[in-house]
Amino acid sequence: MAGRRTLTIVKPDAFANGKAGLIIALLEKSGFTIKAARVMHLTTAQAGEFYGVHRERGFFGELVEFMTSGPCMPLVLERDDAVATLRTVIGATDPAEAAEGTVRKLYAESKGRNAIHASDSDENAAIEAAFFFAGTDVLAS
Ligand code: DGI
Repeated sequence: MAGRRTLTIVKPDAFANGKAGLIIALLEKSGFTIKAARVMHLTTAQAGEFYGVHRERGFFGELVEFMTSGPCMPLVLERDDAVATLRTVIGATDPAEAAEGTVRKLYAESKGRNAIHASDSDENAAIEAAFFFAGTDVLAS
């Protein structure tokens, strides 16, 4: 059975554009319950580690610069079939290709500044939740 939790990040462009609250409201409207959240400003080392899988890609420097450009908000979310459902709710990586009503269609600026991250597997959801919430009660519950 698919896991009930996933990890999302409301990205710096959403905060800069005053859309963070609207995005969180849409997540709740989509049936997710917020289990943990924090607002933080990532360091270059943190952003590089989090997106380490993309280290060799041409956009890596731009991605790290963007993710460290202002506050972001990691959240642990819960509902049935959490990972797959959240991927549908956020839409395609490039907002120009995202379906109507998705977070990225509604609130993203571009493929790079695309408003939200969502884990792509149950395994990565657990790794990413630990990245931001290790040592907190959410991982014990
Ligand atoms: O899982 P996703 O976030 O939908 O997409 P991904 O895992 O392929 O890429 C991770 C992030 O890297 C994505 O949300 C934004 C950034 N990215 C991907 N492709 C490009 C990019 N950033 C820029 N500037 N240009 C790209 O082509």
